[in-house]
Amino acid sequence: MKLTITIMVIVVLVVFAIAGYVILRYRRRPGDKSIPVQVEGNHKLEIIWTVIPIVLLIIIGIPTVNSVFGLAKDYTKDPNAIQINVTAHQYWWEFEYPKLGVKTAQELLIPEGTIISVEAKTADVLHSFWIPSLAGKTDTNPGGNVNTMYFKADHTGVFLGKCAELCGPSHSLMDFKVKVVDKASFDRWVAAMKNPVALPQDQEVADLLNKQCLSCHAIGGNGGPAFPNLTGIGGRQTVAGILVNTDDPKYKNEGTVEHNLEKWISDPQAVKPGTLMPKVDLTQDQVKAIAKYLAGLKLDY
Ligand code: HEC
Ligand SMILES: [Cu+2]
Repeated sequence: MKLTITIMVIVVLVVFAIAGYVILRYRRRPGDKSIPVQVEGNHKLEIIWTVIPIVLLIIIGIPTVNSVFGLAKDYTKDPNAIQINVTAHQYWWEFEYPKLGVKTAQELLIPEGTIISVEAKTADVLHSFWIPSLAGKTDTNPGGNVNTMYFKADHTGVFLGKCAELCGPSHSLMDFKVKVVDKASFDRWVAAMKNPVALPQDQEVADLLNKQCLSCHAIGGNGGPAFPNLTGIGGRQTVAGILVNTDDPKYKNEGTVEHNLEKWISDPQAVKPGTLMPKVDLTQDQVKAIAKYLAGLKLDY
């Protein structure tokens, strides 16, 4: 981009300078009725203004074509890249780290300065995987098609991800986060994700969770493929990708992870119309107890 813009700016400056000079220097003066010297068919001039652009376009073209093909480089077999299988669902994102034996949802945790190699597919309709500040869009196409892409984050931080293809009523709520951490934290996270997680002390809550929730969700270990793995949910940036968790006292009890979990569990359809998580028949106290337990599921990393 820099090379292309530099060359084009130089061309513009030279052309406009010559044009300006010629317009001023050779303008028709009062009383001048003569015909200027005619230069059409001047071979020397025509060769000059054909060859110069050709040379400039070659200088721009070679690195451009190189970079464009470089963007599609395949890192899926690269042992130094981190492989991630991204599966889009209506309306959530599943992230599997096949080499590391870890699966998570809604929050993609990656180490800084490392190539992340993505194989993207969909479980249902057409979606598009997009992290605007890190990489271009990659569609996830129905019909078993897998699209590959890669990206790299140079700094730690949290980046917003979006679904960029209209996929149903909650398309605009199909957000996710990319959390970039240092390499040591990433390794600790991978280890923590595999630790077994204790069910709630309260037997009644444990039974509820087992019966009503763990038929779909997994907590601890490498959970089933079809639904979000809830390991570490209490420490994530969001609930369901869209309810942003915050401890900022400005939001009082409005945005804590516990509050967001209560809001989600008591009526998922109210948060994301059309979501495939059903409204489970629970009393307010049961919802509170489950939310409290899930909010406590934090990973040290
Ligand atoms: C029929 C399967 C099913 C059952 C049963 C179910 N869920 Fe879900 N759950 C889902 C799906 C699907 C999603 C993803 C929804 C979305 O974001 O569109 C989800 C999302 C969630 C999330 C947000 C996950 C994240 O990564 O942010 C939480 C928390 C959750 N469920 C808790 C529960 C609890 C607690 C129960 C039991 C009371 C429960 N679920 C029962 C299917 C289910
Ligand atoms: Cu989508």
